[in-house]
Amino acid sequence: MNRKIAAITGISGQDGSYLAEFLLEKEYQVIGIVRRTSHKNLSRIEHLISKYGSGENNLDRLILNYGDLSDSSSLKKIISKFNPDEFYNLGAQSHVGISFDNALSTLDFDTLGVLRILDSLREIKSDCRFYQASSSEIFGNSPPPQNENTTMLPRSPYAIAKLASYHLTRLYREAYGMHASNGILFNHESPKRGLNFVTRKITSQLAEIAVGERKKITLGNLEAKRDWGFSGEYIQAMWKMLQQESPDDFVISTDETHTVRDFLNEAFSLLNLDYKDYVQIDNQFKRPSEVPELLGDSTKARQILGWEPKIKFKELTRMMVVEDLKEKFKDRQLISSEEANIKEDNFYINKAIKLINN
Ligand code: NAP
Ligand code: G4F
Repeated sequence: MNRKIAAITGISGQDGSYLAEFLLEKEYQVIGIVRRTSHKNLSRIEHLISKYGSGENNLDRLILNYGDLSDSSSLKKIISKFNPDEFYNLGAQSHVGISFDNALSTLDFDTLGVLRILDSLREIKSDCRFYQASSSEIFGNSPPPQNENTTMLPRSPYAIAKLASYHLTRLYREAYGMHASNGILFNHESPKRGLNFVTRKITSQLAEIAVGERKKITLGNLEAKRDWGFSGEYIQAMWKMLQQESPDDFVISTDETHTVRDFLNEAFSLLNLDYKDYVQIDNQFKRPSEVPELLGDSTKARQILGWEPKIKFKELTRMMVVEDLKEKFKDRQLISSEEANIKEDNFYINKAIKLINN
C-alpha cells in the first residue's frame, strides 16, 4: 500500500495532537517533529504512541524526530529523509501575551521558522503541499467581521510574526508555484488546550475550586471578544485545504463572538456558581495592546472546502468544564475507575455541585 506521508511540526501541541490522530486514522504515515526538552512533553500524544509507535520499529506509522524551528539543518534532514507529501507547520511560540516578553524568539520560530521550512521544501521537495498555521490575530484592530479580504492590523509581536509568515507563504506560492496555503484560524480550544490560555485557565481552575483547592481565579481583560471553536474540528479544515487542487488562504471560524466574561459566566453557571464571587483582576494578565474583537466570516471555507463547525460556544464550554472536572476527580481519587468511564456530563457536574455545597 502506498501511504501518504505527512510531516507535522508542533505535534506535541493541542492542534498537532488532534491532526496526527486524524491523519493516522486516514492511514497516513505521520512524521512528528518534536523539539528536545529536559522533561517529556508528549502527554497529548501518548495514546497515539501506544497505538502507532514512535519510530523504533520499522512498521511504526508514527515516527518522531527531533527538530527545531530555529534549526534549518534539522528541518532539511527530516524533509530529505522522509520526502513528505504534505507538511503541516503547526509549531510556534503561540502565546500572544508571552510574545511581548519573548519577541525575538517568537519572531525566530514563528517567522524565520516558516521561511526555513519553505526554503528547505523548495530545495528538496517542491511538490510537497504546505500548510501554514496562520492566525486571526493578524486582523488585530480591524473591525469585525473579519474575512480573507480584511485589512491586517497586528497588535502584538506574535501577530506581526504570523503576518510576516502569512506573506512568506503567499510569496512562495506565487513566486515558485508551490502548493502553500494559509489557514487563518480564529481561536480554537479543547480539553487539550494549554493551561495558560484563558478558556482552559478558567475551566482547569474552576475544577480546583470545585474540590476546594482554590478560592479565586486571577485574570486580565474580561471584555475582549473572541470567536471560539473546537480544535478537533478545525484540524479537519487544515487537511481539506491541502486536498484542494490549488493552494489558497481560508478563514476558519464559528462566526460567533463572545467576551471572556461570557465564557466565565457560562462555565461557572454550569456549577450553579456566580463567577463574580470568584474572579479577581490583576494587571499582569493585561496586554500592552489588546485585540478588542475577533469575529470570523468563514463563508469562503464553507463554500469551497465544505467545512462547517458543529461545536459552538456553549457545547465547547461544557466539554472543557466536564473534562477538567473528570481529570481532577481522578487525580484526587474522588471517583472510582468504573465511574471514570461514565459518559454522561451530568454525573460530573452534579458531583461537583454536591462537593461545593458540602
Ligand atoms: P500549542 O498547543 O502551543 O502548540 C505549539 C507547538 O509548537 C508545540 O508542539 C510546541 O512544542 C511546538 N513548538 C514551539 N516552539 C517550537 C520550536 N522552536 N521548534 C519546534 N516546535 C516548537 O499551539 P496550538 O494551539 O496547538 O496551535 C497550533 C498552531 O496554530 C500554532 O502555530 C499557533 O500559533 C496557531 N494558531 C492557534 C490558534 C488557537 O486558537 N489554538 C489559532 C490560530 C493559530 P512543545 O510541546 O515542546 O512546547
Ligand atoms: O486565550 P488567550 O491567551 O488567546 P489569544 O490571545 O486570543 O490568542 C489565541 O488565539 C489566537 C487566534 O486569534 C492564536 F493565534 C494564538 O496562538 C492563541 O491561541 O486570550 C484571549 C483573551 C485575550 O483578550 C486576553 O487578553 O483573553 C484575555 N485574557 C484575560 N485574562 C486572558 C487572561 N488571557 C490569558 N491568556 N490569561 C488571562 O489571565
